[in-house]
Amino acid sequence: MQTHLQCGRYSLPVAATSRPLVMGILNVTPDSFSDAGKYHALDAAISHAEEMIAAGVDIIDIGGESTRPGSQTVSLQNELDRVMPLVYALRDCGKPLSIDTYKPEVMRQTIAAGVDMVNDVNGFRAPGALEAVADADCALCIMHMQKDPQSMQLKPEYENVVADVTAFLRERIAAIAQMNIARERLCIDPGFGFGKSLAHNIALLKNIGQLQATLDLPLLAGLSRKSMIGALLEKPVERRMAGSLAGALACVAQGARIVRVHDVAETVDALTVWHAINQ
Ligand code: 7PJ
Repeated sequence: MQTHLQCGRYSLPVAATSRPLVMGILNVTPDSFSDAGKYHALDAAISHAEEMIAAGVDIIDIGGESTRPGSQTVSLQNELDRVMPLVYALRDCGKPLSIDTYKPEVMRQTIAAGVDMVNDVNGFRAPGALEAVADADCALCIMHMQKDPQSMQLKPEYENVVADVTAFLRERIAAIAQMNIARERLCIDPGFGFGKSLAHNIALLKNIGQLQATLDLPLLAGLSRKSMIGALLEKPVERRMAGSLAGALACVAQGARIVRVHDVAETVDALTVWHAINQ
């Protein structure tokens, strides 16, 4: 596998010899399932980003549309109104910015404004999504999702979840290669909680090492505060930090190179200790 991820203005170390990277979640969605509405105001979002930077974040993932199960979609204009001021405010913060979107027009405008990575929970399947990123030098996070956020948790079904997710990602990687997008720009994500039962999520978590080795690209994992952690702990979203840390460690122990989290300071500490022991 490559040693670096080409990420806009940055080249991020993703080899096993460096500490796994922490992507900090910066939501500007009033209906986000966690931190609900808390970081809605631009000032609050900027302060939150500054805290994450002080805590050692490696990538800041800006999201303007909640994709939690059952959430409603937001209009293009609404999403742009939420994320663009934040991109302008943070683009010179010294850390790579990622945009969590599946809308090609949001990709285009945020790339033009300086984002370094496009994180698409829809795996760049929307018409025009690949065209929106093709000529830029941003990184692409290709995530697997079954169905869409409105319906994905109703009755998720797989023949074999690990094989199905691997086949999906392989097909997307091939479609991306067809567009002449460099492989050094890609990372993959099994999409915990996106059209998956608890059993599906656990099967994936147990096998992400195999999934990563098969596709041979840097793997990003996001399970921070998700319902799979809640289901295992029987705890509400505000009491899932320790469980999320355990999940993040389980992912990196199997070869994940980037974890997407809410609790940046705690995750950086956990991964720093883990890395010191694993070097
Ligand atoms: C993920 C994401 C994830 C990537 C969300 C939440 C729901 N992007 N965006 N991976 N989850 N790449 O944070 O609970 O798992 S939104």
